[in-house]
Amino acid sequence: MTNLDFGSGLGEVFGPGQHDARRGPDLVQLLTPEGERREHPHFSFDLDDDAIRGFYRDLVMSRRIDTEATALQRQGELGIWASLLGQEAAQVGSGRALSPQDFVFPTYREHGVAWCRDVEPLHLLGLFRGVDQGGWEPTEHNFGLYTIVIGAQTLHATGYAMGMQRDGVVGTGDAGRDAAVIAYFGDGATSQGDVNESFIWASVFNAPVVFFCQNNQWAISEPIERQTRIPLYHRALGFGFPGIRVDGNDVLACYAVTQMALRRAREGSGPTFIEAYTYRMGAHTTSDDPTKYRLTDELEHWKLKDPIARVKAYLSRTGAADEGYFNEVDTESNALAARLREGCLAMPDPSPLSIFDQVYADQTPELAEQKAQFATYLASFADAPENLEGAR
Ligand SMILES: Cc1ncc(C[n+]2csc(CCOP(=O)(O)OP(=O)(O)O)c2C)c(N)n1
Ligand SMILES: [Mg+2]
Repeated sequence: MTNLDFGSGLGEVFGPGQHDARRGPDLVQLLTPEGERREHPHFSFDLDDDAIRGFYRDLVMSRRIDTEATALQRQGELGIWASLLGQEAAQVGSGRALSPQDFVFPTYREHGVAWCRDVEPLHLLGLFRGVDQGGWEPTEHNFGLYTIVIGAQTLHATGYAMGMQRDGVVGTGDAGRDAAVIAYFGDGATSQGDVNESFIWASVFNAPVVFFCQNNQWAISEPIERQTRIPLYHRALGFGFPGIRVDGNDVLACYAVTQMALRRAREGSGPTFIEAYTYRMGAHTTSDDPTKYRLTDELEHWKLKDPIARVKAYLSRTGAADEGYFNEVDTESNALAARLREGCLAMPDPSPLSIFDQVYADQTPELAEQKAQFATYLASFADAPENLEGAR
C-alpha cells in the first residue's frame, strides 16, 4: 500500500503524482503507453490476442461514435453531447468484463459501455437530440438509462444489487446464474452525498456491486484537487471494502481488475471500489470550453497515454494484427458513422404530448390532467393543426 506520511509525501498524492500516475506505486498497469505488456503480482490478463484485437475494434468504434456525435452537435443536429474521448479503455475494459446477467448503471458518458452491451448507438443520439428519454429497453441489455443527476445511480445500483441478493442470484456457485451490478460515476460524483450513502449501504449489506469511478481529473471546471486530499481509491477503506487504482487508459488492466471485482461481487464477497485513473481529453460537454480553465500542455501530456494508440502499438509490434486489420476496422467505423448520421437526421420529431406517457408505467390522474391542460394550450395557437401534426 502507499506509504502516506502526511508530510512531504502529500506531493505524491495530489501534486505531480496526480498528473503522472504511471509512476504511482499502486497503479495497476498491464500495457504501457508504448504498447508493452507488464506483469503485476495480483492481476493478469488471461485472454488471447484475438480478444485484444476485439478490444481494439471496440475502442475504435466507441471513439468513432463519439466523434460523429460531436460533429452532429456542432451542426445543430444534437442539443448537446458528452464526449468519452480518452476514456474508451476504462469503458471497454470494464464493459467487456461483464457477464450477460450483470446489470449496469451508467452516467451520461458511458457510450463505450453501451457499445459493449449492444445498445444501438442511435438510441444514445436520440436522447441527446431530445427526441426521447433514452430509447433503449434497460432490461433487454441489462444497461440502465443514462443518469444526469450526479451520483444518483450509485444508490439505484446498490438497491438493485441488494435485490439480487434477495432473488438468490449471488453466491450460488453457478457461474451462469450469479450476478453483480456495476455503477459508473466520475471523480466529482464522489463528493455527492448519494455516493457516500451508497458506499455505506453496499458495505454493511455486502451488496454485490462494483463502484467504477472514472477519475478523468475534472468535474466540469473543478479539478480533482477540489474533490479530495487523498487518492480516491483510499476512501474505500474507510467504508470497509477494497479500493484499487487502475490505469484507466489501459484496456487490459481495466478488464482484469473489473473482472476480479465482479467475481468477488458475484460470489458474495461484497463491493469493490475501482478508481480508473484517466483523463477527459475533450470538453465536459459540447457546451463547455476547457481552454478557459486548463492548460493545453496537460492535454498534450495525456495524448501520449492515448488508450487506443497503445493497443495498436502492441498489436503491430507483436504482429498480432497488420495494416489490413486496422484498415478493416477503420472502414467499419466509417460505415457506422455514416449510418449514425443518416439515422440521426431521419429521426422524427416527437409529439409534444408524448412526454407525459414516458413518466410512469401507469398514468396517474394528476399527469393525465396536466397532459389535457397542455393539449388545450397547444391547441390555442392559431396554427395549431400544423404544429400539432401527430401530437394527438
Ligand atoms: C446533483 C447534480 N449536481 C450538479 C449537476 C451538474 N453537473 C453536471 S456534470 C457535473 C460534473 C460531474 O463530474 P464528474 O462526476 O467528475 O463526472 P464527469 O462529467 O467528469 O464524467 C456537474 C456538477 C448535476 N447534473 N447533478
Ligand atoms: Mg470527472
